[in-house]
Amino acid sequence: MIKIFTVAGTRGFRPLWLCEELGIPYECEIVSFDPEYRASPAWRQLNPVGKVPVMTDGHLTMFESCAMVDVILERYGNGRLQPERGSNASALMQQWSWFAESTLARPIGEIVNHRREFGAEAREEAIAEMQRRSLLALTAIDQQLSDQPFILDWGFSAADINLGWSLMIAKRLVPFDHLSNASEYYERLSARPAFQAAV
Ligand SMILES: N[C@@H](CCC(=O)N[C@@H](CS)C(=O)NCC(=O)O)C(=O)O
Repeated sequence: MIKIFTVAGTRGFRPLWLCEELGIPYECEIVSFDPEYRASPAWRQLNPVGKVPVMTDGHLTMFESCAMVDVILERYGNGRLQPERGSNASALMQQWSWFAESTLARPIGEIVNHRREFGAEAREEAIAEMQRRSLLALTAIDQQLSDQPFILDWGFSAADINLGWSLMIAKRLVPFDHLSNASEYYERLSARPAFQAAV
């Protein structure tokens, strides 16, 4: 059975939400977010850079939340929540999933890191730049949603799950209420029963 080791509010939300959408059984273990625990040899063996989440499934142990989403789909999706592999729609699902983590969540994460790690002067400039980058990514999502309810015109897919967590964290750090399509999209995603069950 799938087991997800995570901390509330972190990227472990993505695989949890997907399991809820698919209605498959899983276990969830809440671990400590304490830096000392995450630097411990036991945790580093599961995640070599000391981050969360981690997922296990039988003998498989893996890190990277969007990869977990892909593996869950491949193993347990039975074709649900993803366009046919090899199709253009599937390629775009991969595009938006990678975008969710590497283009949107990255600058948002840097806002968190700079607030935590650096002195005021370095911080303000870097945070302003990361907010600018995050807003650029949020605007791209807003434009994509101008005439469709989900990020793919194919329908609700795992790309929406990957983006959904990034928008959840953006809500706290880079308000985007002025981007009405993106804002309504987040409302739509967060109203889903599976989203709420995962929370
Ligand atoms: N790309 C990784 C990022 C993992 C990540 O940055 N996790 C955050 C929590 S959401 C974390 O552990 N941060 C602690 C740190 O970076 O020190 C993934 O998607 O799993």
